[in-house]
Amino acid sequence: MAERTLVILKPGALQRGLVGEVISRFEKRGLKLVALKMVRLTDEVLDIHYAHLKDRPFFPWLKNGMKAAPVILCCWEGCEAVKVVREMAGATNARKAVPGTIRGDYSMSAQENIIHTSDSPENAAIELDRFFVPEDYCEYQSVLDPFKYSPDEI
Ligand code: IDP
Ligand code: MG
Repeated sequence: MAERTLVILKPGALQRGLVGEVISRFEKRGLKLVALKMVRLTDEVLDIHYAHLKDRPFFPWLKNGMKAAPVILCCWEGCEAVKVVREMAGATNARKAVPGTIRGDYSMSAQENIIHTSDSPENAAIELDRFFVPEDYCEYQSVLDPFKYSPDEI
């Protein structure tokens, strides 16, 4: 069954000119892009989005990093998209991320690690509602689905 997941291309991806590279990886994997926008994040939304880290010493640095430039918000859809995208991102600490993953190929930091990806279908739904309204999603037929999936996977 198709799932949707949130990817945030962090300010470092934008400043380093990696937006195209990262989006291209998800496209080439076969994921379907259903929503995309560029925004500047605020303290209000970051306090909610990273609430699980609010007591960590690096929290102010993390928030500053996420506000340092605009971010690109994307919603990707596909069979088991949450897990597939998370595995493509690699480990949180980019120095431990395996080469071939996005973090493992493009970053060196536990904080400045290029992308955010949702960690479960439940959190993906919450995070997508945090950043997108229903009108942000573009409905269209993914005409190559029969070449990407078997009938029971679509
Ligand atoms: P995730 O992004 O892989 O889901 P989380 O634990 O949810 O990892 O952390 C959210 C973000 O907070 C990370 O992507 C990273 O930018 C930052 N972060 C997490 N752990 C550390 C740390 O130990 N040092 C610095 N930044 C961290
Ligand atoms: Mg996380």
